[in-house]
Amino acid sequence: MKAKVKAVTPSAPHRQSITRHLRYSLGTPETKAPLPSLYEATALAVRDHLIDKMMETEARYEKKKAKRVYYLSLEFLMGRSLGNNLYNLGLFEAFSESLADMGADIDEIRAQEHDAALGNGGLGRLAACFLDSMATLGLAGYGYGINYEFGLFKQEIDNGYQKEKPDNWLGNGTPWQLKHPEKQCIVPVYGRIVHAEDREGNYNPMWMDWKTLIGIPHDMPIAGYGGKTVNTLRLYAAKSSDDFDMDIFNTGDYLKAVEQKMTSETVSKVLYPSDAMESGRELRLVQEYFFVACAIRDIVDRHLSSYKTFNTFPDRVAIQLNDTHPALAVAELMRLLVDEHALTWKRAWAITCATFAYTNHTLLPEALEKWPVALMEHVLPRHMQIIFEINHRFLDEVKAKWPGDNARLAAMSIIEESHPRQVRMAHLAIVGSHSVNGVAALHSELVKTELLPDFYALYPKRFNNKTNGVTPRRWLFKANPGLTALITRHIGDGWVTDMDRLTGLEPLSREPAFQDAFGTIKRANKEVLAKTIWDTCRLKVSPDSLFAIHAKRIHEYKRQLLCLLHIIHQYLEIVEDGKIPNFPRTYIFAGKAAPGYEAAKRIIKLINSVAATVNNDPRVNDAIKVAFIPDYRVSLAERIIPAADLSVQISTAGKEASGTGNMKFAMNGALTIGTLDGANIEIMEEVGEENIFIFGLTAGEVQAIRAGHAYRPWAIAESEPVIKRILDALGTGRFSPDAPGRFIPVCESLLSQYDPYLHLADLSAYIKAQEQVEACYDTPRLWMEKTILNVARMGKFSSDRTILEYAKDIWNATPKG
Ligand code: GPQ
Repeated sequence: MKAKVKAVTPSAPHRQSITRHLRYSLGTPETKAPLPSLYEATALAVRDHLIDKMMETEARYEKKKAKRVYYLSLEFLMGRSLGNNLYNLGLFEAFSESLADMGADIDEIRAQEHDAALGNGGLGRLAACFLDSMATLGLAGYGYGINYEFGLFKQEIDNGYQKEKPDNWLGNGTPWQLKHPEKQCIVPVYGRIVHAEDREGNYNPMWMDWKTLIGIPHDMPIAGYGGKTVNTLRLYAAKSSDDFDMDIFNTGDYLKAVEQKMTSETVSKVLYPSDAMESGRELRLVQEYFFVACAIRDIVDRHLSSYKTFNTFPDRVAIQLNDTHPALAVAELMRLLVDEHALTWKRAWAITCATFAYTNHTLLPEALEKWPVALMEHVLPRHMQIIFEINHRFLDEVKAKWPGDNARLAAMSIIEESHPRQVRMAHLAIVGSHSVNGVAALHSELVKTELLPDFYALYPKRFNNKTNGVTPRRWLFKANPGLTALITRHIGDGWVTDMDRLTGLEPLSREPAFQDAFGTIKRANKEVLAKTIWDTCRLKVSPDSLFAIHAKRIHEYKRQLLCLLHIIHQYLEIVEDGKIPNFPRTYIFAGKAAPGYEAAKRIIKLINSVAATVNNDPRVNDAIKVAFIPDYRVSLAERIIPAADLSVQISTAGKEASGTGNMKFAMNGALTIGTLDGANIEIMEEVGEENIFIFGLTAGEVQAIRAGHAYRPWAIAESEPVIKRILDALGTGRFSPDAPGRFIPVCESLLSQYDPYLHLADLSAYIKAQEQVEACYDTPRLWMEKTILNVARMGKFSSDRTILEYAKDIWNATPKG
């Protein structure tokens, strides 16, 4: 039976396809379709296009023998897909009209989509931007990760405190994934090693009594801009095998068998919510191994089916490790080559090192992964043996280079001889790779000189920098359609794939008409955000005020507290000194704290407490508003970032590896107030010192203070009355009348000589920099000029540039168009 469908009208070319999916995929007649079904059917109609292109793309790669690049990451923070896919496929208008023809509004439909929050923050979002760039450039790039059933928790604010709610994003499945049970992958885990000798007397380790995990691939098509290339992100869901528990089952313990089945399915249940912090849990180790083992099998199978030999493996395959989370891939590839494909150790090792490359994303010691040897032996007995063997041979190399230097040997060993002994995952990743990169110039320098100087001395050529970037498709084209239209009207649309062309805007930066047009768009974006703030916080903010935005994970090193101390200062100036500001300001915060990170959660409570006091004090008379927008996520960032006047990037110098939010804000025409940290330095180099507000200690100065034990915060507070007044207000319960002592711990940490983030050392400079911001914002033409120059000079921070550098310097892969 065929459904009666309306004839295709030129103005509604996709209506038929949407209607068919409503009817045959969802069993819903068009006339009765509720919004969620319309969204789903629209997504399925778009997916049809993606699938066709994905197959074409794969055939093209096969034919051209393209080098395959695999990006292994425990996080892919994708956000929503519908709008992005429509834009990248060039189908936005056509779908918009088709939906209009059905009486539906495309924006309303897009709003139905749940974010795919399979990541915590910068690291996961970088992976998503890289996928977009690889597809846009026509590189044969594949993402590999986990299909978490629960993504990053949803954040609610209850009486000023963060509450976490589960994010059951896959509840009803997602139209953006293609499940491939026929491509399931079986992975051994746990068990023991039997020491067996073969007939020639060779030692043959046998991995016995393991349990199995089954990985089911779920493929997400990744459309490049222009629609020519559609790559694949392959995410594995863990499933227990039907016969997994047959032994138990046969003993008659049916319920125990079912329980075991459930535990193996917990492997892909939930994303660990700690950002730049180690979790140390056994389940996390199993997650890391699970997806890496599935990925490596898949990669090896794909290679062998085309080339039949390992000789060409590193020429045809590059694997990038997104931080150390997938570092077990080194041991797993060795195991596969040596144990299952009978290659010699030497040959296997040469292949492994030539294939892998490792990206470091942090210098923070608490984020450097280490796993207890005993735990690794328990979960992965064979891999532990292999790691010992890798280490043994590596240490021979160290001994040959520095004979007798036992201290260095201990420092470089993959095994830390502590109690308990631990496996240092970064060392494993470095030793098993031919490239080690940091994510901004300063960061990469510090990796060489501070974090890993011994490794740099041993392998100087291995170390390099790849400054991060973000995709202009999502972060400008899609997030800011108003600005996109304005830019394109003046310089054409070539900038979407060649962001350097934005320099074409420079001559317009002083033109009043262009400035006014730009200002009108910014104002409209601020109105949208003001509405969001009303909807989510019941707070009225004026789009005519300066929007200063601090949006990112809540972390002490990112110094949301520094921002707050300045807000308190401004508040006290008004209510104590009677100062009347020249113009109103709105301070906007957004970000999640790891559920177990007490200090970060206290910062959220403090932000909301300062907000309650400031927003409700009649003396302030709306000169300052403070908002904390709950549940920061990709789709919210797309609304927040285009509305910013001032982007707050004030981490302690040397702590933020790169930052990527800083880039997104600047390319949407926010000026940055920031420290000389991470990519801020390169942003300053690009936009010019006069177009950014830089303040504070340099990384070198921070280090010198630390090394000389020279930090005296209480002396700073004593000698600077302005600072003392801020701390007094905080410590005496001015923002917590219900519990005056609540924020004493915050004061104590700020006044501690051990405050690793040196808040008070930078506070005066920050206040001064904010005064410069004020003076500049009070000169609107000057402000607009700087704003436009920021947009014009952001070309470097396209992830296309970043990916081309990886392709050329690390992967030796060329775009295949
Ligand atoms: N980053 Cl190690 C994370 O988002 N999570 C992590 O676990 C680690 C790093 C960030 C880092 O803090 C930012 O400075 C970078 O811009 C980002 O990775 C991408 O490189």
